[in-house]
Amino acid sequence: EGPTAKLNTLPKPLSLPLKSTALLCIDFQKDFLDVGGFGHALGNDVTKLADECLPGAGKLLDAARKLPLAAIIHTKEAHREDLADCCEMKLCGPRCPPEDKRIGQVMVEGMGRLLVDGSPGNDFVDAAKPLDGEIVVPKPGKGAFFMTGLNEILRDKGVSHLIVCGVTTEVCVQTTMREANDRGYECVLVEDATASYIPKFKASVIEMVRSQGGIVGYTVEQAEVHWSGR
Ligand code: C5J
Repeated sequence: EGPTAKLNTLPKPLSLPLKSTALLCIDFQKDFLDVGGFGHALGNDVTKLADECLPGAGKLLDAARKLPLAAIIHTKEAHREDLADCCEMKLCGPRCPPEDKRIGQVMVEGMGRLLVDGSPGNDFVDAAKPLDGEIVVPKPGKGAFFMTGLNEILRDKGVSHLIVCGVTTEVCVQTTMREANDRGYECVLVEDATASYIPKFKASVIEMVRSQGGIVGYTVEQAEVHWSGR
């Protein structure tokens, strides 16, 4: 049993068992939030993302770090230097950006190689950097369960519930939530700690997740997470 938090989630309120809950932060990386990163290379306006989700994510992390949660986990979309873990479709398929803006290329000197592990641009933004003791899961795909040990990590720690935040809402966040839901994890998406380059897609994901009685999970606003209500 142990302490629980009361969340004013939709479609209905949720009582969260803290010791079997993990906070899952998806891809808060310069590659998605900063100019000269992979999101920018794909043609997106990346400038609004940080303001929309980092204040909420910061509050969520601050609160989570004071709680007896099972784990705080940060994913990062990252490829090996030799790109052996990047499939051809993602690297140079017909829908990829021009050659000089593809994964592994350098678009802006200070950011290093796009979406490559160890490049400055592949690192986390300061506002959502992992602390010592928090788990970092590099992933080559959109979903955090694909080609990673995330499921084993969660099982080992006895996790049943995931509080999910990160970028971008309809790509890596939504994919991960659907993967998690199929594996039996209850997911809560924190609305003001996630963002998309395309605002209507974020709104749609929020609606989709909690539709049909919460078919993919729950959603909540940061202010409605009452950690202290036991
Ligand atoms: C994308 C992600 N958008 N982290 N990755 O390619 O959402």
